[in-house]
Amino acid sequence: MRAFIAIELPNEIRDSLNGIQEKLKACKADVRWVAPENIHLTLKFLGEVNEEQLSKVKAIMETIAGQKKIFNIRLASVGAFPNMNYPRVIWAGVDNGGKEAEELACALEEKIEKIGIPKEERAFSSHITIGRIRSNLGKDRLTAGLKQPENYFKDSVHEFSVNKLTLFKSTLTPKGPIYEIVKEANLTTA
Ligand code: 2AM
Repeated sequence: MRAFIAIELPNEIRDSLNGIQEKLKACKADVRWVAPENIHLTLKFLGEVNEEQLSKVKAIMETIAGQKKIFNIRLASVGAFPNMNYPRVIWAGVDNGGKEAEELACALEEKIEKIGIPKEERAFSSHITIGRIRSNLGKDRLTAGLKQPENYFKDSVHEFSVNKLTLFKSTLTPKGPIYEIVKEANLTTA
């Protein structure tokens, strides 16, 4: 199965990210917006894994989660990869908690590489993808929209507690991916 490990987001955070998507939709750019219920923070994309790898991944998740304390993430920006002038991926950026997410991602990656799943070529960068650009149509309007602070998090705190790692199964369909939870591993309270 195709799978990935992520930080699940509370409904209210997904709702506010959906609010940002709605504002950016006014730019009428050619973007495939991530379905609000699918928005998450990817820690490790696994790709196709077999049953044996899957059970090892589950054990690794337990080990790593058991070594990490619950922490808070605060979202404070919206941006784009590779940059706002040439957006390919639109994301919400992690302000507080980025370092902890990166530590989790690196710890997972290190152990998961040992079971034959390749490391990412790029360094991990904490982000939450909310849209992927399909074509250059409306690109300049989108760039302008991304640079407007009123499209961002204003006046309210977007902070949530990360208390578990989640393994998702991803089924690709013509209507978009369907994500199902396969396993959760709790971070520690101590
Ligand atoms: P992204 O949020 O950084 O785009 C589930 O598909 C998640 O895994 C996506 O949200 C995406 O992370 C990541 N992903 C999908 N395909 C990938 C690939 N080929 N390589 C790395 N990460 C991928």
